[in-house]
Amino acid sequence: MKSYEVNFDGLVGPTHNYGGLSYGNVASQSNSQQSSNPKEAALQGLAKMKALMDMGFQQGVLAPQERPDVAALRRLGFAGSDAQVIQRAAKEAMPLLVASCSASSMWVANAATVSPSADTADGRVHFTAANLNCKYHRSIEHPTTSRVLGAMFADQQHFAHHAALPAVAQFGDEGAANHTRFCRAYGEAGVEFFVFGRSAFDSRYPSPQKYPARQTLEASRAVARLHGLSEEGVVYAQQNPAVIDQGVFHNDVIAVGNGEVLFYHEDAFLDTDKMLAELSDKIAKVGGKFQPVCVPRSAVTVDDAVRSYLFNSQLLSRADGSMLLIVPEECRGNERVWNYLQGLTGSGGVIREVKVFDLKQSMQNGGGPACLRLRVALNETELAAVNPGVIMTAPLYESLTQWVERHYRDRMTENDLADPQLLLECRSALDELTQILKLGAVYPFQIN
Ligand code: SUG
Repeated sequence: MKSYEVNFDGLVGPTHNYGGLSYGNVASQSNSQQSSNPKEAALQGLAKMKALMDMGFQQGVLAPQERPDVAALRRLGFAGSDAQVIQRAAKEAMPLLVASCSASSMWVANAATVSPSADTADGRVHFTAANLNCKYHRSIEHPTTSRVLGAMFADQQHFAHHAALPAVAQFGDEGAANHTRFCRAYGEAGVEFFVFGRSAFDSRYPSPQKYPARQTLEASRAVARLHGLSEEGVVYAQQNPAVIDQGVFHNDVIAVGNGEVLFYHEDAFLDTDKMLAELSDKIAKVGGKFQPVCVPRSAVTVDDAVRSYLFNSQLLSRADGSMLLIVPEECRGNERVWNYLQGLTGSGGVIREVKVFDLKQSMQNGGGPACLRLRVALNETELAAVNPGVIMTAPLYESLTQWVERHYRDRMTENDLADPQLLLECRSALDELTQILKLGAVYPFQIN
């Protein structure tokens, strides 16, 4: 049976703004309080989805969340009508209003961890929504994420959904941003690679000194258990704490894998040789030949990687077995990175082509091409069981583009978030979106 990797991209929500909310994420911190352009952000994302679809890749779309999150503000003690809740929060606790307005759900690599049916004990595709509990503005995403994923992958014969892990730092889970899967073909058993930043219960693992390590070993192990993965089909590795302290807040800022290839920076991991040997052994046992591609620090520094998002690229398999790398425009702007990429594609190795996309609106909050997509490997039968409303087509692209043009503002600052009219605009936009994507009622304002 045929099988595919389907990329579901997060549609940027209408409140996209630069809130400076993510300590440890250099771009989020340095662009704090700049004015943003939600319309441009959404159109940049849609252009990438359309381009990948046009190149023949399977492409889907994942809906944004209801923001401002009035219910979250009510839980923090702001009362009255919806407009009063927003006005009170703006007056008394602006950072909380900003957090409740973040469009951070666009970075759907953090929505969930996904294990394909070929790897799981019960032969279903498993999803665990990420609790994202390192940052308040992201910790409020998972209930809606679960409802949206449930509406996209509803068929219980093929899809199994797990609630987010307990919402404490010891089980900090950031989803697929710290998870990669290696395989010979998408429909065959693979090796799932979980990368953690620290251990919550075992002090033998070092921790970063400056910035938080968001993913714990205990969270990764819990996800593997929930998904019914076998010991032989899993490898755990620790991120180098020194790179977290340089702004590598997720592993997908310093490594990306696909098929039999791991494209990574020399400084990305601890105990790299041991990890490579384990990956190579386990991938061989499922019939594959592991191909690590290491980028040396002499060619590209960790700082270059953090600024250019070289590794936050999408590594895509083409029909002829070669691979294509989708990188953000910032890679072309960095001479060392761009030179490295020219050499890489010209070397006769597996990565043959680089395509560049302008995702500046998302990049300025630390979200590149890989952050914006959730990968789901599906066989033909499973793909046919996905809600067809969320699979990208030329007409859907047209409808979504027009929907953005009709509903989105082209400028957003902190003051705009305090405008109660914004809440009404967002709700009417999202109500229409659920009809376009045939999701049913998934937002709090639609179900309460
Ligand atoms: O969690 N930025 C996101 C970026 C997530 C990137 N995802 C991956 N690497 N997979 C984060 O730090 C910034 C929001 C703000 O500051 O307004 C933010 O949430």
